[in-house]
Amino acid sequence: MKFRNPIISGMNPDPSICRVGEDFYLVTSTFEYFPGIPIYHSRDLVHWEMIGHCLTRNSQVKLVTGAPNCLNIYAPTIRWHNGVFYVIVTCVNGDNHGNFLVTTTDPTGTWSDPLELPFPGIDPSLFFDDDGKVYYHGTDQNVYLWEVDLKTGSAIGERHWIWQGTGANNPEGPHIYKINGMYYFLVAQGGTELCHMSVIARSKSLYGPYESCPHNPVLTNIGRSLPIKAIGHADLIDDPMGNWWAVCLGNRPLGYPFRHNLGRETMLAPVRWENGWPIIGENGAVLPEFESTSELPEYKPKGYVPGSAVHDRFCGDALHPSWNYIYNPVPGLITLTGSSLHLLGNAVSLSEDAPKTWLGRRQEHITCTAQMTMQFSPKEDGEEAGLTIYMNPGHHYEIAYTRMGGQNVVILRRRIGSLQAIEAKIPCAANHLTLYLACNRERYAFSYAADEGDLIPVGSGETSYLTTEVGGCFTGNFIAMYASGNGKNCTVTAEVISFNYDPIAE
Ligand code: 6LW
Repeated sequence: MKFRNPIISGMNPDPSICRVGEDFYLVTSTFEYFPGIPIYHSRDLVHWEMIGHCLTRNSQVKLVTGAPNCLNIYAPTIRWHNGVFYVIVTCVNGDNHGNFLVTTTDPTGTWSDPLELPFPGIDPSLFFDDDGKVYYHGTDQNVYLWEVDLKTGSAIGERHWIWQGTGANNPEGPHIYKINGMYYFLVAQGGTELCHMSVIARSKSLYGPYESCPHNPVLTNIGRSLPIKAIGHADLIDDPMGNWWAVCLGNRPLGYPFRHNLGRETMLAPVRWENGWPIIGENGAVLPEFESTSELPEYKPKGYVPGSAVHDRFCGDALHPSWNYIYNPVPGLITLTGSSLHLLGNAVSLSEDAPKTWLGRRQEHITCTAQMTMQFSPKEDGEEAGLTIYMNPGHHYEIAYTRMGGQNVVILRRRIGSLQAIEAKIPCAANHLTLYLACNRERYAFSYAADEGDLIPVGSGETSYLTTEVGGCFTGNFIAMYASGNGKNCTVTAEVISFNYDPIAE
């Protein structure tokens, strides 16, 4: 079976995976986006479907503003034990949660409210030992292990600082496995940028001492001229045939200097064992394509396949699973009518860090297009509705229909840090518009059509300025529909009739 990386494209970092029989389940980080923690399912590790999210209720998580792309839901781990799925995760926002656990017996259904845990730090993981004891492990500057009572969430005994990797900075993302009677300890190190890597050690005793693998780092693309960079934060899994695999994060820079716009994505690599040590990928490297020896039958997903084209006509009473809010959704701003989507702009502009009338989906392809068709006729100056390519409040480009000086106009606005400019302002009297975005390695290009007219180009902006290295922290770009009164609530609603997202083969 040949497969290409990423296996799950767009902002899907810090992947963690478990298996129940023939079914694989995988979760990734979502930061300030809601619903939180997507759950992906596959049976061949290559073809995935999104089957739901862990955090779907305000009672589970209160996402906070203050540092877009850098706070909230970090690095979940998913494990299954005795019929129960466990997802343990950090909410990096100071006051509530910290590390918490949600559980379910059906990953396609609802997950429990959080069980708050007393353990400090980030990147929590769980290990279920053969003797029934369960261990929390995570990183609090350094990596540690602490027995936990999963019924109460309380710590048992004391904290054990175990193996800290091979000396690079930021030992994190730890996972413990028991394989052929040996305890293996997999740790990411080097930081989640170009020096990222994973290292592994083993011991006969859970508490060590741990012997470092002689060919550490077992996973890195450092020094390799490969289009995938910064791989690390891995999780190991075996398949029903007894073959082993690693999922990890990586990014795909646009060019040199290395800047990536899609966020960190989920990659897959085959694993083979030699002398009780894993050989991951191609001598530790993750390639854009692997010729795998897997005998897993090809899986045909039944649900939404991340990375596929989506043509949404907003029929029915549930949003397509690809859609996300920023922060917990504010009732009344974004509503389905059964045949369209209503966007009622609040006073919050795209450039403000606060819950806004914004509904976005991951940009999953470097080359792709997006198009929204809407009925909208702004009545007050400042009312706008549009289509944006969005990293965060300080980094976004958008085409919008608005009213300025008593005149309705189509505008192109670009915000890069403290620079903001309206680069096109075209008078328009229509109230039925199509807004169009073409994405490629070099430019984000915008066009519009009034009523049933032809698309008219209005301008473009460099792709390289909407990248994690320029403006982000841990996330990637989203393509979003939005509305805003820019300082006051809108008096009119934008009715979105359709939205298309189409990948284009590079
Ligand atoms: C995560 C850390 C990391 O907690 O990035 O890639 C942080 N590694 O392990 C946020 O994604």
